[in-house]
Amino acid sequence: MTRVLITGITGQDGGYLTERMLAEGTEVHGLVHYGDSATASLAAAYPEVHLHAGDLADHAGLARLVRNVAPDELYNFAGISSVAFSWQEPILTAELSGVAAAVLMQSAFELQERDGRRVACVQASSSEMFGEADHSPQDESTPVRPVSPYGAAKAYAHHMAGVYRGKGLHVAGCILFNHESPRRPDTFVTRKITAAAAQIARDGSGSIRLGNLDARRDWGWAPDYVDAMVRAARHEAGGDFVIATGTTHTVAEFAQAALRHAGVGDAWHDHVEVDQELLRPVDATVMVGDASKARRELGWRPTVGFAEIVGRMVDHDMQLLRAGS
Ligand code: GDR
Repeated sequence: MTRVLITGITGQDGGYLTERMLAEGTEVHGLVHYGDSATASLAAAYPEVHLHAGDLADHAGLARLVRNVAPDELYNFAGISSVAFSWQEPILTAELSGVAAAVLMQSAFELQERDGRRVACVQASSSEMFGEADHSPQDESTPVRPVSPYGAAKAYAHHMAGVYRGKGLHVAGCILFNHESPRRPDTFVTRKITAAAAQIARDGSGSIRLGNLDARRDWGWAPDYVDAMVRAARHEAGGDFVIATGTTHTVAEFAQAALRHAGVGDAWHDHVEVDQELLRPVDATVMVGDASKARRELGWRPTVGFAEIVGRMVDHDMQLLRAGS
């Protein structure tokens, strides 16, 4: 039976991957942070998942976990995932999103040497590593030039993925562009907008306070991105893979589409306010990915487009309000 270890199992991608693996009959192990409030609901929903409490900053503990679980596939989704938060905690971000990834890869390498069988690793790398790229769309050969503490931490982990690949470990560095779903927390702009749009539609008034309305992002559907990472883990060779839709929209366009879908109408300007406090010290203007390599080598393609993503998220938030949550 295949055995997987997922770090960041309580997050959006961790949840989708867990469901996919359980449906396949795979044995699932997950690292959860001590005191993570999402652990209890995960344990209740999926009692067959083996949860291990730990801390990404405890390097010896991480190594022990990898050794004891001895996974066939290791998915590293853990760390600080908010670019905005990384400006407040740059050193912690380096430790949890950068160094911990290297610890996991070293541990996987030692396990592979010990057992003499392949340990396939997937590092969830990020388009944020590209920073203000000088050309669009970005692909696997685009220079890594981060402009945020988060991007720099992810860049270190991504480079270490290349280093371990050179040592003979199967590592897929999946360069994920923004990927959304109703499971996104509202610390991210898409869910913040869809939750607010649902509220405004219900109340008939209200507004959304946002930062940079002109930022252009390549938003995809999270389960599609999880599918890409599984394909990358099981591909004959490791490598870097950009995972993206290739189309972009501004934050303003996202807000407009969400308010319209919620039934608020076209006067979206009336419901959006710009809050200078929400602007980032540096924010990439345009991020758009070219996933040709993933299409060619992994047979992957996105299945859900922008309007459908917005619609599904808004519908979910309207449903939550109706249910009184
Ligand atoms: P991002 O996602 O930083 O791209 O990282 P986020 O949704 O936070 O920001 C996207 C863009 O929207 C602008 N923005 C706002 N963002 C937030 N969070 N809140 C606001 O009110 C707001 N107003 C405007 C931001 O400035 C930015 O330009 C996500 C994460 O999932 C990372 O973990 C992942 O690596 C990258 O996507 C690819």
